[in-house]
Amino acid sequence: MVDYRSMWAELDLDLDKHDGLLQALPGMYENTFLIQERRPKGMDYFDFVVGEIHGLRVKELMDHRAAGGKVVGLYCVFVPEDLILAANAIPVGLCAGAQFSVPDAEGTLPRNTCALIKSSFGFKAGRTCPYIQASDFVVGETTCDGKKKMYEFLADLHPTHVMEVPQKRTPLGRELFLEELRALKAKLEAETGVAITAERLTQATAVVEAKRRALQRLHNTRKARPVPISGLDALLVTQISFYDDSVRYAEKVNALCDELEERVTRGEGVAPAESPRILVSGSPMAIPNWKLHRILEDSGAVVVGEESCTGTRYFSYLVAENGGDLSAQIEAIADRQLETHCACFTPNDERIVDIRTLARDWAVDGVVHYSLQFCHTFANEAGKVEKALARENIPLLRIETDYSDEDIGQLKTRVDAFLEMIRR
Ligand code: BJ8
Repeated sequence: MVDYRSMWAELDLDLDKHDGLLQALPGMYENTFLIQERRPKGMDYFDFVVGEIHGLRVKELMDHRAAGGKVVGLYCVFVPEDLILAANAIPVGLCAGAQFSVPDAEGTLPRNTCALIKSSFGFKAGRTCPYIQASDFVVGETTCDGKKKMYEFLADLHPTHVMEVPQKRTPLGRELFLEELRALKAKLEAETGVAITAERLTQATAVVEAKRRALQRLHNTRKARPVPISGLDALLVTQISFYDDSVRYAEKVNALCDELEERVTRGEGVAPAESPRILVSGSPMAIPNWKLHRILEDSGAVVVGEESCTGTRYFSYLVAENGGDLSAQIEAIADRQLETHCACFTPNDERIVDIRTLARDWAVDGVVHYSLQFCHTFANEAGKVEKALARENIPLLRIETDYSDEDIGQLKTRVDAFLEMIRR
């Protein structure tokens, strides 16, 4: 076992508090992931990554900085990773998925703020996330109200650059977003001293999109009946995409997919073919938020897809052919990012189309709409999604929850009743 304590001390983590966080994780991981039956062998790598979540990967980031590179922290898939990579900086998704850090935020943020925002801020305020400590600056975005106000507080604790994201998909919104990407490019160049050229950006986009293609391939294996991988494992793989090394990660996901595709050919699955097939749709689930998937799969369902930013909203779109000059590339990246059908847009009918397509093509028996408590954007869209699915006789269960364990019993009762209704 490598001892990372000196690295954590150098990062100014609150070591006692951080110990408390790390002590909770192995037991939680074992009881959620390692007890699953018929897990693919290819998950070994992802188990290893989680085992080293605050160790080896953080060290890689520190080594990159020691060699003169920069590290940039993110909370949203709207921020294009390729622009960051092209400046010889490493983009990294920051800790945002644990109840552990929520109390550290509640002294500053209103309690009726969504758990993702409180958890993000609490990790910085309590000095328990090594990723933000290892980052040179954070790129935030003006998506929902809670997040954009949180960034004002975050800026007092850590260098923060906020990019504006349009609320409407219109030509004016696109222009605004393009300007913001140009401003981010200038910021990255100033911070790193590296000029983002067309050639550098082409290479970076190829790296990011190899990762997205690998995730698309994984997602496609979940069309099979029986499904070759659990929803929990597939979610975990997507969550890890936000902080692992992109090139290595894509190789490992593709190796996992080789195994899953062989399983599909042999008709092998992780659950009986008749298990209810569920699509989860809504707010993203940052690591280690595995609560809903665990309840669903413990109750005998299989989750076959996530319409979320830790799912299809992250990996479904790629840049269009663009002729290769720098400004055309940036436009293509803007267009790709604007295909993120986040509930912060108005209107956002594209998301409804996505959900219906996923429900049909992944042969879904029911949809669970997941909103984090106090996330008004996704909670508002739940009714629209329900109506659209009702027209196709696809049942929907609305869940609003947070990161705490307090409502697990109640959620389980509702999930069991929903699955019972599907089975009839
Ligand atoms: S592109 S979904 S990652 S903003 S759950 S913090 S919306 S109150 S996370 Fe998101 Fe980017 Fe959109 Fe995706 Fe606010 Fe809702 Fe909380 Fe949310």
